[in-house]
Amino acid sequence: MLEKLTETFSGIARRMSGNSRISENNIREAVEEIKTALLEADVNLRVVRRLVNRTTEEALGERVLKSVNPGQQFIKIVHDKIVALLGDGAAELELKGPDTVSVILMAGLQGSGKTTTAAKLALRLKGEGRRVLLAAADLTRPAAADQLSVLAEQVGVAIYREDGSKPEKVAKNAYKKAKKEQYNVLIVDTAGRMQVDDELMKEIRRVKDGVNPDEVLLVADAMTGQNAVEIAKSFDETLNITGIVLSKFDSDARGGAALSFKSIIGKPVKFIGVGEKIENLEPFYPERIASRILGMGDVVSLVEKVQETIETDEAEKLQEKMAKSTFTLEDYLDQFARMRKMGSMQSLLEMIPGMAGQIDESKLDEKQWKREEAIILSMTLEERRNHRIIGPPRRKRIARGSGTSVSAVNRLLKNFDKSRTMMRKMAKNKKMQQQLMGGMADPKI
Ligand SMILES: Nc1nc2c(ncn2[C@@H]2O[C@H](COP(=O)(O)OP(=O)(O)O)[C@@H](O)[C@H]2O)c(=O)[nH]1
Ligand SMILES: [Mg+2]
Repeated sequence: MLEKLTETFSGIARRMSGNSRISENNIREAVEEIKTALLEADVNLRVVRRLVNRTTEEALGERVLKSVNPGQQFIKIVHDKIVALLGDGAAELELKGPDTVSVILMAGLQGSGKTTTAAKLALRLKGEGRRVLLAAADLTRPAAADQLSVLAEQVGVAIYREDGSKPEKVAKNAYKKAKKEQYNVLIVDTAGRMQVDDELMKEIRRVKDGVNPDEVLLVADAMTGQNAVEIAKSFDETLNITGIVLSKFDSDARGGAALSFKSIIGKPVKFIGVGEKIENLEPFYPERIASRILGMGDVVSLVEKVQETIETDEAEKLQEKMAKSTFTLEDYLDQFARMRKMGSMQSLLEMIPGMAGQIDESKLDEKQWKREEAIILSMTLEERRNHRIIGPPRRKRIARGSGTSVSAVNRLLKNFDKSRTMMRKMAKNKKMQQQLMGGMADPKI
């Protein structure tokens, strides 16, 4: 599921985030590719337009093009727009407290996965310590109640059935039983049709009115693509659904429906069915889906963190200085304040692929920063701007002034020289430059 979309998007993400400079054209091209991919994935046209327009607008803004890493910034925008499309945060089931009966009504077309999902939900809720009763209100064929019975036994929950009765009557009686016997949740399985029709809607409406459910879940088959959205819309008009379960998300369907529900009918996808087994139900996490589509891990949180702490223009200047080796002790001093603002360098650096485990925490400790800061502060401006003039007499003076030793001053100067060379090399290497993100001083000084 979503493989094709993921393939295209992560390709764009890789390409864009590898660019330390991107142009308006790069953005327009990428947006065009995104548009095609979304349409191919069967995402609703209106949704695609909205996503594309918002992304373009924001991405062409000055802040992106001039940011430390415009490529990653662009990806973050796409990511955020997808999350916004899918809804903010996982949408939980809204059930009552444990001392009363909450009701979940299952709705949907025939074969969409209502009965299976009813059992999956029962398993989930049972796992949360609730007593669940299943009601077999699909009376179109006797086998329907049998199917639910088998599943109920598998899950280990009770079932209420009344063969030859009416759906609304079964639901009402099940509710009575649930109340009397102190069940916490009643899940009502209903009949579907091949298509949305009046009779079906009337029937399920009667069931709904009989039990006044807390949740009306529309089970939609992911494989039906855009159709699933239309179906959900019809059901919503009659039943005012509270959420969607997208079943068969494990199939090789194109997945566009998942991205369309929220914007088209304003109702969240609450769960996805990911297989035929009763364990195969997962809450729907917009963040995860978006990250998965973009094929990225921590890129987003990395960009956010960096953004908070480094001013773009400053960072650019710094990058230039690093490349030309005009980075001075004065600049270095600036870095102390910035590093402190960033919090733990370790955690920041670990988010960068390939950097994890390479940094020795002891080299980053606050005491050492303080000592180095004191040494630099004891230098004259002239010395900070050109550390090469600091001969032995000056070193002695600086050591005294900073309350350190000559050897500490020597060490700092030696390390500073070494790091400058390293920075220059790194800055020349585009990729590393990016990983350094312009703002960070070498931690090994
Ligand atoms: N692969 C897969 N199959 C599913 C999923 N949910 C339901 N099914 C299958 O879809 C078919 C119809 O499901 P059922 O629950 O009987 O649909 P109902 O008519 O709406 O009650 C069954 O063969 C289920 O095993 C799912 O999430 N993944
Ligand atoms: Mg069924």
